[in-house]
Amino acid sequence: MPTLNIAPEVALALADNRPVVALESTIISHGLPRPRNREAALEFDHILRDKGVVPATVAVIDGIPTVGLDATGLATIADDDIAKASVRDLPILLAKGASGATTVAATAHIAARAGIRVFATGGLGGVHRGASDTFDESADLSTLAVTNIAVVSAGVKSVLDIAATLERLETLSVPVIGFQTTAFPAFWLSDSGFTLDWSAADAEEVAAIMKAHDDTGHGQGIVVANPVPRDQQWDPAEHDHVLSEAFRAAEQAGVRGKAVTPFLLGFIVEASGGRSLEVNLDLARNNIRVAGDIAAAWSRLSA
Ligand code: PSU
Ligand code: MN
Repeated sequence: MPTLNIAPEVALALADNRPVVALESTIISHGLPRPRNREAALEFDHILRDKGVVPATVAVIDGIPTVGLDATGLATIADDDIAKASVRDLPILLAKGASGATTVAATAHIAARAGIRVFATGGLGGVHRGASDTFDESADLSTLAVTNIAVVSAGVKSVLDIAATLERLETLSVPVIGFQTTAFPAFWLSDSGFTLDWSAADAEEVAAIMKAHDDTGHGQGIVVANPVPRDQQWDPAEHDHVLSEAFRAAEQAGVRGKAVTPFLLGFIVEASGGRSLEVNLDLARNNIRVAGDIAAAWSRLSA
């Protein structure tokens, strides 16, 4: 059984040092409602192709970690009820021959093994509110501590404890760089109120930091925080209101563990009348564009 199925198009691009961007599948399977999820997956691919960048969506398909999905793979993640898979779920899915939608952690792990250096997502997982009691901290953080890939995200969702998440990234020695800003975003909102130490002026500078990071001999990932433009963000007052309702609903439903993130996202899409979904799609598109530019800059720099 192959340990990694890399689509020929992706393998060729990597061998030729042409730009490739990894995309995750959990956002498609568990983060966006059907049928918008399928349209989004196709649109994300197109955004990259229009830039001359090869998209590499990662998922586990019938027990095989797959980098770059064909139409069947896309249908599996968009239409089938498949497991949400973090790194620890991978060996189980592989042994069982099952399919799974990879989180940021699992996508980063598989993409890095395939030799991909740039990855675009919506929001990174992080430390949940109340984590000092529940210990609920996403494996996205611990995985980025040991996985050399640059992840472009709109920060972390405001449902998380953003201060604690930034502290953990510091402890794990994961560089966090604002893209053209030092304001750390809060997913649907452009500014979380937390200020970063560093920003990068453009994609070339991010690529230069990736190169320097390699030269230092460190193997962590790099978080590139890319805020949704202010005129596209969710109205902050409505955001705060819907979020507090979502927390109440999650507590009443007794949601625990890996079900928490999909539950909150689903509730918030419903309660916002679809507004949060539009912002979610906008920020993902923005992240994918920036990731495409970084991948292009990286392939020029490492040529
Ligand atoms: N952010 C989103 N949509 C998502 C997720 C994050 O906007 O669907 C997913 C990502 O795959 C992320 C995961 O890796 O949620 C984190 O889940 P957990 O908190 O259970 O680790
Ligand atoms: Mn969790």
